[in-house]
Amino acid sequence: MSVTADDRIATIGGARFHALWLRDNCPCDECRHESGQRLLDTRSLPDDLAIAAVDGCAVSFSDGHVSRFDESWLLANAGEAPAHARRLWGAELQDALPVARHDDVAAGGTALRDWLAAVDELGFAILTGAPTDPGTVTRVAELFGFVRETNYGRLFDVKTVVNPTNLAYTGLGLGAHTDNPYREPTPTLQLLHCLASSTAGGENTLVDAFRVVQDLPRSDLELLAATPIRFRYADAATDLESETPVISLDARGDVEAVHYNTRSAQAFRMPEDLVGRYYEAYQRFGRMLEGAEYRIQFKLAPGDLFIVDNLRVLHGRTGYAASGGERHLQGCYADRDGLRSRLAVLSR
Ligand code: OGA
Ligand code: NM2
Ligand code: ZN
Ligand code: ZN
Repeated sequence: MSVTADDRIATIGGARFHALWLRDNCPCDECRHESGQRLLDTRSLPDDLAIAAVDGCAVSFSDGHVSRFDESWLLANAGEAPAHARRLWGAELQDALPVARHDDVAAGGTALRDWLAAVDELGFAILTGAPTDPGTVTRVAELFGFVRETNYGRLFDVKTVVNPTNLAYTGLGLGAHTDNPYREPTPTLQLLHCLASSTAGGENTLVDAFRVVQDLPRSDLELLAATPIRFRYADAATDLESETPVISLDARGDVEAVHYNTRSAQAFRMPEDLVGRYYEAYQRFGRMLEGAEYRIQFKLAPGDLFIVDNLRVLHGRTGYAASGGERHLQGCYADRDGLRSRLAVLSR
C-alpha cells in the first residue's frame, strides 16, 4: 500500500486511485444512504483534498474523514469502464438464430434472462409458439418493460388496408430500415408478432447495421456521423419531424445508433458542394445494408414474434400478395432501459 509524493494518489491492490475519487466514493453511513444513493454532496469536497494515510483498504484524508473500502469493489471500479459487450453478426447467424419458446420465456427466470441477454448481445431475438390472440405483443413487452405508446397506438396492426397512411400497411416489400426515426427520442425496441400468415412472401429480413458499419470506409462513416438529416412522418392528425445523423457515435467514438429509413428521409439540407460526396457515402452504406453477407431471413408463422434493437438491427420484409391469403402482424414499441433493468435484476 502506498501513497505518492503529492499525497493525491494512493496505490491499493496494484491500482491507482485519486484522493477526490476515493473520498467521493466513501461507503460509510455518513456518505452513503442505505438505499445505495450518495448522501455526500461531491461539491462540498475541498479541491485540495489530500490523502493523509493508507492502511490496507482504510484511507485517511486531510479533511479528517476515514474511509474503509472493500478491495474487490475498488479493483472492479478502477480505471476506465469497459465498452458495452455486444456480438456483431452477419449472414452466418442464420444457422444459430436466437430462438426461445414463448411459454418458457413467459414463465420468467433463466429462460427470460437468456432471451433478454440475446437481445442485449445480438440486438434481436425470436419467440415461437406464442398465442395468436390480439394483444399478445404488448404482453410480451410487459415481461421485461414498458410499452411505448405512440400515435400508432399502444400496439398497431400491420396488414394491408385500403388508403394506407404508411407503406407498412401495404403488401410492398420493405428494405432494411429502423422504425420511427422521425420521433425524438426514437423508440429503442420494436416487437412484431404474427397472428396470421398464409400468403406467399412476406418474409422478414434483419441486418446488424453495427456489423455493416465495421466494413464501411472510415471517411464515409465520418461523413454520415457528422451530417444530420431530417426524417418526417405526417398524416391528418400527426406531424413528426426529427433531425439526426444516419450514424451516431458515442463519446468513445463507437457507433451508438443508426437511423435509416428511405421512406421518411426528407430532402437533404447541406451545402451543395457536400451533396455529391454525401450521396456517395449514403448510397454505399444503404446498399451494403441490403448485402446478402450481412442479412438473415425467416418467415414468421402464426404465434411467432421477434424483437429488435431499433437503433442497431434493421428490419425489412419481402413483398407479399394482397390476395390469396392473409398476413397480419401486430407490433409495439418499448425501450432498452426496461429490458436491461430486468436483465440485470434477473442476473443478480
Ligand atoms: C413495420 C415493418 C415488417 C413486416 O411495420 O415497421 O417493418 O414484416 N413491418 O410487415
Ligand atoms: N408503423 C408500422 O417507422 C415507420 O414509419 C415504419 C411503422 C406504421 C407503426 C412503420
Ligand atoms: Zn464516509
Ligand atoms: Zn418497420
